[in-house]
Amino acid sequence: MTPKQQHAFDKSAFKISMVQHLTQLGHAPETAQQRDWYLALGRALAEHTTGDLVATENDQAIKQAKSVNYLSLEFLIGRLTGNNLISMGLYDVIAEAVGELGLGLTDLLEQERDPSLGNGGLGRLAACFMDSLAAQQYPAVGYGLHYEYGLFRQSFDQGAQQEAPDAWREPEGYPWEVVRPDLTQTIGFYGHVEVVEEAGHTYRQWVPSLKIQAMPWDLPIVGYQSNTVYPLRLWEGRALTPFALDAFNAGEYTHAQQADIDAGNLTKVLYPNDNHDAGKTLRLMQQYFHSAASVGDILRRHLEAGHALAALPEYETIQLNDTHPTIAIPELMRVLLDDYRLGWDEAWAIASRTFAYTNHTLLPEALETWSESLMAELLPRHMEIIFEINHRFLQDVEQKWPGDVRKQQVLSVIDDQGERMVRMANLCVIGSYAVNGVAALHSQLVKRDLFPEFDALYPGRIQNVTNGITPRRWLKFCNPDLSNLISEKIGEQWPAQLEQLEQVAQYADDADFQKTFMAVKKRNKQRLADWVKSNLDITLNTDAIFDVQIKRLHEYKRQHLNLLHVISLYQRLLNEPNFDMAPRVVFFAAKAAPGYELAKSIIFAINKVAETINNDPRVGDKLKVVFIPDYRVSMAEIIIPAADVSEQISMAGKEASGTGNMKMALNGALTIGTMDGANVEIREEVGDDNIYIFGLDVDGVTELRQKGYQPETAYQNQPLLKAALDSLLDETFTPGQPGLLRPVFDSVMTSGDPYLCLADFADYVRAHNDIDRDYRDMSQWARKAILNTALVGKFSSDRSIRDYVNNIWQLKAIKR
Ligand code: 4GP
Repeated sequence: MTPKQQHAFDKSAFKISMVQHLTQLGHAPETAQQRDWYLALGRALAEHTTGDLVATENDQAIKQAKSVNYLSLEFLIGRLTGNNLISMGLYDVIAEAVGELGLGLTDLLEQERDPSLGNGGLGRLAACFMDSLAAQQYPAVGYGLHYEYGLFRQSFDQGAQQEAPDAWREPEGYPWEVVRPDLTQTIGFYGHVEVVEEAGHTYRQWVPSLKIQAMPWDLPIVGYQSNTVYPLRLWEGRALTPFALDAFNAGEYTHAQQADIDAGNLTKVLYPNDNHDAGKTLRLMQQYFHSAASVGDILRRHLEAGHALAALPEYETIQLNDTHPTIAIPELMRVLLDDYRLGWDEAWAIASRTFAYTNHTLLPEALETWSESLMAELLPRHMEIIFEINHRFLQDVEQKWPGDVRKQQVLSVIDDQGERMVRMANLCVIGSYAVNGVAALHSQLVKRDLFPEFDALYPGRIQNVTNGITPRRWLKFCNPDLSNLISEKIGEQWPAQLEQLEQVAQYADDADFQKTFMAVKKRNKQRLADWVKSNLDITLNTDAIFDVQIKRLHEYKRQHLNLLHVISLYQRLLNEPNFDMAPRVVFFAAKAAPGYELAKSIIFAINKVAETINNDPRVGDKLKVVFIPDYRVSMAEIIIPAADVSEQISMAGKEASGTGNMKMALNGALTIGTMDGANVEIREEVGDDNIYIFGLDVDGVTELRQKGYQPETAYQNQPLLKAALDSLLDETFTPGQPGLLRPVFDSVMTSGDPYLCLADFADYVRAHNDIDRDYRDMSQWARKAILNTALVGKFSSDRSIRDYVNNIWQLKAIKR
């Protein structure tokens, strides 16, 4: 809402509306529970956003402008209510309104379940980008899937990860979503291709043998302080013929429901993989379902606005969030060729100017490939089109590098070494007008190591857009005390113009400001400590360093390096009478993909080490280890404002960007990190004195590998490290059951330590010692923390979106 509309907001009418919604939910105000009231609140608010969503959709200026369509299999949006209240500018007045009803707004907000429709970084980035598109009013639609179950809920049973389904909408439905049955599309699978003759021309036509309906649900993406609301359109699989009544009456109950079962399965679950390609048929079906429904909807909007088909690239751009929606490229070609009967060159001129692709990882195991035979069976017409794209492309390659068979092999969309596979990344680069990495270093490595031949073939196509985070959720909403402190000093504009935080730097040496800043930090630490006390029954000392590593569990992120450091601290506390350290609480939060055994072993090991240390009276409150279960956006909102130290310790060259690093720095945590991903740019912004960089850089990693890396050498030469590792084999952390933690030991000792934990251990310990020393000087530490908050304005996702807009999408803001 614009400030003027907020002023006119009618609080009493809103209270009446809340009570009406409560009644519709079947509850009376006298007996309603908190959850009922939360649902009534959400629905009453959604009335406003839905109205604005429809108005934005029908806005003529937007229809005549260019839009971006953000295609992503994941949108890790987190709870919407609090954030939407901030964007609508209604937080305070609604707090008053619910107060007058005898309720507390923060309690109601706690009732909301996170829509966990994503795994990690890539999905959360998509959510931040939608927020920034709406905030800056660049026309946009987000397209995703309406998963019935979000990412699994994690709990621990004696330290081991357990997974349970997350029915995020159950049982009442999610108050913010609106179903749009009028926009339903029909999506085909399997079948065969026929040749049809018409007016002397032959055309190819796909005859699918299975059809499923895609029905959209819209979630409102509310522009900060504006009445622009864009849809996040999530497709749900529905049976085309919902129910075979004949079969049912004939007693064939299962058959009658078969179509329902197939269709319902399609969007039942989000695949719980992060940075990993699982290659399951259902996943390819999800990808095609998502792409085809989205392309269909984009074309519908384009044509309904009265534009010519050939003008598609002037009005619509389609951003592919990683390779997951790549099949949208051959799908658009299919529609243009077979349904609209365009010639190949005409169709390609449209498609190849419409798509752009973001790469989020260099990990080879995450680069998607699909078996050619599976693709040909499931999507026979698309496979033909992919062959044709590849055939024409390889002719270009031949022209550029005549007779170079190796180049043909690496560039081809088809990998024919062994089982023939379709390489989705190659298809993306060929079919897109722009490709980008997500941090400067990553983009450089995309060009140098992942796609050097493509970079030579298409100079300038591969670019960089450094990631960002929305300051609305990740400072204004999650850290209200710090936000107020900042606003008192520099005014209220910073949530929309984060560069302004730079003005806070002038207070970095001001003793009063330092005190207030650290008092805010302490209150946030207390809030987290209270959560830990009531949920995990561990008592924490808020004077301790809150040292935080929160992200998906992956070997390359090296939670086990952190664990080795924790063990070494514990052993020194026990064995070195003169050893002194500032008290520390080391926090972990991470989900492991259910099929990733080693990741689960690392979680188990951390939990066992935590149990031992936390219950050892000799340690007192010098050291505590807390593994917070079920990491999710709403948990991050409590942890991040409380962090003193941010662990960003991936092996250099492996973390494309990271965005947790940005969130914690913005909230005044100091980074301990490698020269990887966006850490490199954070260091440029905050300066060497305000970050703790350690370990091998990308070139160092390469050199060590070339020399021949022997983890054994570090083990033998570093007594601290050796003792920490050995303790994983005995019963220090698993009384009566030695060897339970062996998988973690083996991963670095017998499996060659692929992510060089042991090589970086000594320098990691050195950097932590520096942190320990600096934290003891509170004024110096406060200065560093303040400068982190002040100097990371670059990492607003508003800036990332402007980079996309100016360098790739070429959009104009349409102010409403
Ligand atoms: C992640 C990257 O691992 C992370 O470095 C980056 O910040 C994030 O994307 C957003 O760009 N990748 C994934 C994935 O989440 O599934 O590949």
